Amino acid sequence: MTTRSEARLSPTLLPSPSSLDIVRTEIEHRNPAQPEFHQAVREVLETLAPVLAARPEYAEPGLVERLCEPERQIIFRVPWQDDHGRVHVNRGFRVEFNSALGPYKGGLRFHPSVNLGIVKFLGFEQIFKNALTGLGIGGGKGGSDFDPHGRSDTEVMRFCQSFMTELYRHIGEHTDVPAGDIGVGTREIGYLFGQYRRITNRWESGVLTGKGPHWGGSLIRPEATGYGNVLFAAEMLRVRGEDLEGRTAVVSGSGNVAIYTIEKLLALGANPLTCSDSSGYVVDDKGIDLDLLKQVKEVERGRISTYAERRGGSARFVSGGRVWDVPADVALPAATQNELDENDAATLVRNGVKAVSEGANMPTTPQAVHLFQRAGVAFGPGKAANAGGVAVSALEMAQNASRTAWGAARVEEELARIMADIHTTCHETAERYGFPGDYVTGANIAGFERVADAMLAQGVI
Ligand code: NDP
Ligand code: 2IT
Repeated sequence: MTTRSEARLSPTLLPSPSSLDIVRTEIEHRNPAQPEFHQAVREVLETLAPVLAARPEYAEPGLVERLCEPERQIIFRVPWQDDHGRVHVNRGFRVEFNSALGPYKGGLRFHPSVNLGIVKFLGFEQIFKNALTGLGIGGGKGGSDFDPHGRSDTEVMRFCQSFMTELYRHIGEHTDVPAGDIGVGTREIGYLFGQYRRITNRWESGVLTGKGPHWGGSLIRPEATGYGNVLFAAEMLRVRGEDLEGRTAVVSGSGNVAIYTIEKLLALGANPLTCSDSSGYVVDDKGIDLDLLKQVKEVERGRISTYAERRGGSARFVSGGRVWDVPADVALPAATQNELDENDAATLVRNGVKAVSEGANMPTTPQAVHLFQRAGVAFGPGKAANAGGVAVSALEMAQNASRTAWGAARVEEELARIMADIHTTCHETAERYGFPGDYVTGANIAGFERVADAMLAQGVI
């Protein structure tokens, strides 16, 4: 009789598409109630059949299964006291997914929706994204269901200190290097770094990235994800003989990635018309006023409706709506997962969108991605298009390791080079496997090849 695990190890199971289906079904079975993780795995596995067929070494039994199973998953209690002395109990996570290419690397997300499945989807995406940067970083992700909205600085500080009081034993500059994501920016990284330093009694600057510029942070790290995403969109347009100058753009979100997406669009002569938060969106006929947006969201940590109130006649706030209803040439989702669905995609296509580039992680549903691809819209998946953030994080680690600080121009040059390289890699890989213009397939296969090669060389671990 064949046991289930023996069946999983049979070499005949790979590489046909149906055998990948069997692997996927098994992963879904072993990870119940984690729909975002299933979605992320499915989206990668459904593009891998050609590379498994062409490169028999990748059909080694267990390789794909190992790639889809985190090396380590850490879940911990985070108790903290609010300003009135009340005790709250949150849950903390760190999923150390894959270290074949370097120390685990990836952000921390503080948002009430965070759970193990969300952290695993983000960690899984991060493996391929980090591989695409070519910078020697593995994949990981973490966070908490803590909601920073409406919390005072001292409450956020106490939460971060409690979170780090457990996390510190799992991370380190050669082990696992967290950074920011939703709800975690320079303020939170500061509190986390301070507590790590206090507990360990070490100035280990490479343990976290996204630090302030005077205490080990890299210039251009705050800008890097948004800038990189716009550079990726520009590359996609360039190969089609077009550019961003004079183009209208719809951007969702109004956090770190959205703000610096808008800044780069303006710098390249495009006209960003929208931004949003969880309460609704703003459309500004004159184009988004970057200074006002930064004042409202970065300085005051306010709501996006305040932007419309202060801007005067050209802007209006649409409560509860989605930016995708606004006609534009380019769409840049920069808020959260599954924020752009099939209906939104149909509206964008009907309105003549030419390119969609994902600043957020997995913001476009699979049905919407297929719709864009069928319509011939250039589609840049997040694991390629938003890799600029983690790439500059890796440059921050390099600066920390050599105890130097680079000028902004040098970092920006490196970022531009890395984004152009990622674009070329995805484009060429897609072409090589017979899917010209399909950046999803190109990114997945190119990232997979790099990680899989390292995993094969390092044995079954
Ligand atoms: P921020 O916390 O700075 O901003 C998040 C923005 O998205 C806010 O405007 C927020 O609105 C909105 N948002 C978050 N969750 C939801 C939700 N469930 N529904 C509607 N709106 C929501 O985060 P970042 O800008 O750093 O991250 C945005 C995206 O980019 C995420 O997908 C992240 O994983 C991804 N990313 C981030 C990188 C980085 O370097 N920071 C790197 C690569 C990808 P509100 O304030 O109302 O919640
Ligand atoms: O999704 C991401 O790539 C990030 N949140 C940034 C990770 C990092 O380590 O800079």
